[in-house]
Amino acid sequence: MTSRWTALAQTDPEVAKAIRAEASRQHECLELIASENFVSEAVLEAAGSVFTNKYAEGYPGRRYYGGCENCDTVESLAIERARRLFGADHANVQPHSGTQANIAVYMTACKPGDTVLGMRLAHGGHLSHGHPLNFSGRMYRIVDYGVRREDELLDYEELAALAEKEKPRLIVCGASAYPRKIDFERIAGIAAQVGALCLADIAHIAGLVATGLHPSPVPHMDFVSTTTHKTLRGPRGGMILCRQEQAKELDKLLFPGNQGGPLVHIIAAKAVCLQEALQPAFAEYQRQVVANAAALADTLVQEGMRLVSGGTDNHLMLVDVSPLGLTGKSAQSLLEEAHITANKNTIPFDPNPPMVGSGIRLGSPALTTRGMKEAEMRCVGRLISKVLHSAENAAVLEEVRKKVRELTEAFPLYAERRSLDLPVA
Ligand code: DSN
Repeated sequence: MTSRWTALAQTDPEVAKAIRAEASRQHECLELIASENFVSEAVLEAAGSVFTNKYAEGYPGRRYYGGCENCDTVESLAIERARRLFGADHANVQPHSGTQANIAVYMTACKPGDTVLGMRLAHGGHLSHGHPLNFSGRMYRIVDYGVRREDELLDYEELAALAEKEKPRLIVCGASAYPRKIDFERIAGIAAQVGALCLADIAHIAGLVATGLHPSPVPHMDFVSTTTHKTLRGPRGGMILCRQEQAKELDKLLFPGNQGGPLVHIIAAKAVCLQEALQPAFAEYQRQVVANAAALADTLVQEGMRLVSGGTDNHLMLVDVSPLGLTGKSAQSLLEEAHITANKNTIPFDPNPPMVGSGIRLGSPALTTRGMKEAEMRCVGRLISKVLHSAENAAVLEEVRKKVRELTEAFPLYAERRSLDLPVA
């Protein structure tokens, strides 16, 4: 139908077929992975643009190669929109990913071997916050903090005591599996007490922060990193915000410090997503994301499930599936059989290793993008409960798949892309 799709199908039918199959999979399944979302056609168009051809090492107005005037336009737009959206002094939109954003911040704030406080992965943190197998755990002396056993809420007192004892150079906060609000102001206060710098990684909650649904770390933290593809609903990539006094060093340590040429097509797509995020409709979307997560959590609790910390304040929740006689791994694969996509996750104090886990993590951003509201989320919650109580009963799985089909047909995704009549079988 379009030259882009015809060219791909003719040049590489196998890849064209896989892309079309992926568009169908995304449409046909209920996507509950909390870190995933569906970008707009405008973001997809920018990400697939001719900027993929261009080298643009450096920053707007200070490039190493010629012909960068259009790169300067899109990067300057992205920077200006990011600063406006988050109220930040400075933005760097070049990180290829959230982890590369964090590498630049660590390199700006610390020397190798310095002490860093980070939230334990098993309690909801992130690999790049100090896991021993990650660059962060290999390059720095990590001291980790976590949640309290009794209520599974962040233990700010432990964090303050560790900061006092260890005198870290940097305190990292933010999470990839924590369903509650994070008190960034309090953590920044702890950092100030001990003379540490602080980084908030808001990869998961960036959309909520941008629209005032989660308190912003920007006024309190030295650095704020994020990805652009989760609640922010942009292309896969990273971004850093910081105070003016850190800007020059941070930019240097992102490029040439740890990256080469930026992905200008992705920066163009980031500019588009940030423009979308500045519109009133985006605030309404985020409000619905939070309302939908609350409705799903409430339904799961009514169905007798145990949620880590008892519920959610944001876009995600962690379900402890061990009382059902399941592991996270077995729950994930049961749900997948029913065309419900989620990920296994460890829960705090989990006896199972990460590849098994005792929980599943569920998030509302992707289904909310499809237009689903509280009523559909309650229905999804009942379907999840049915599957997890089904003990692989084939009839139950078939019944749930049928209901999933009805829901996904009622809220279609990328209809045009799926209907393209490609010359591949
Ligand atoms: N893998 C991401 C997530 O799912 O939260 C974090 O990088």
